[in-house]
Amino acid sequence: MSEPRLVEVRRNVLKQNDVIARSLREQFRASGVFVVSLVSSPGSGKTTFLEKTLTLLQPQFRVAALVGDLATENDAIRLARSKAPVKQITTGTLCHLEAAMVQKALDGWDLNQLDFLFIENVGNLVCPSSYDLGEDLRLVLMSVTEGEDKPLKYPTIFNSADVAVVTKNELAAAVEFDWETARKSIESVRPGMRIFRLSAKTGEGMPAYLEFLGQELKDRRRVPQA
Ligand SMILES: Nc1nc2c(ncn2[C@@H]2O[C@H](COP(=O)(O)OP(=O)(O)OP(=O)(O)O)[C@@H](O)[C@H]2O)c(=O)[nH]1
Ligand SMILES: [Mg+2]
Repeated sequence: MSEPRLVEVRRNVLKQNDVIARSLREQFRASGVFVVSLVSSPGSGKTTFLEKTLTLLQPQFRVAALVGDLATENDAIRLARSKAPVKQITTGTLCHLEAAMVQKALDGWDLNQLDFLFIENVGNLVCPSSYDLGEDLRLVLMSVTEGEDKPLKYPTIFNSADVAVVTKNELAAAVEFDWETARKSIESVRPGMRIFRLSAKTGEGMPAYLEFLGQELKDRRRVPQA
């Protein structure tokens, strides 16, 4: 008898999250900030990639980041090296960020002063998939060292994302990563999904991704807001 009640509580939590996410999305649209979230398994390279992204975008754009982890401020300290405004969200025992946490973390920030806001989720390929954070674009990262089959094993997270980013590409040969198999795995779960293949360490593939972000921002601002 306990399962239906659990299911109901979970449904209510998700419903409440959706309400806050919708309000966040309206706030983001009204202020013109483009919001990008990052999800992946622990250690795929989200913080490394984000630090590089913040550093490379800054000459041209106003950027900031929120970063979620169960414990420690380690990632915020690393991201702050980019000189962008950064805030850590520690979730305690929760394996994902929720819209309410994002809303609280943004308290006191003037979103009108930003072009891009990045949100690094807690490293996890399951929990974050059901939680909308009001973002415009969700990136799912997978590193070459994790193998080609992650999209097949964790289809829900790939389905909740808009773009796939294959990271640590300079290690591909060393771990015998088969690009074609990985591409097919992504394609079978999410046909037509846009994929970037890059290395945050060497910088290869970063220009195409940054150009894509710039274009997304331009497209967003061209659409008149309600
Ligand atoms: N060789 C190589 N190593 C990388 C690359 N990107 C990240 N790493 C390494 O991978 C490890 C994990 O990177 P992080 O950026 O901390 O990964 P993360 O996804 O933020 O990890 P969590 O926040 O714990 O989920 C670190 O040792 C990084 O130096 C890359 O492009 N190439
Ligand atoms: Mg991290």
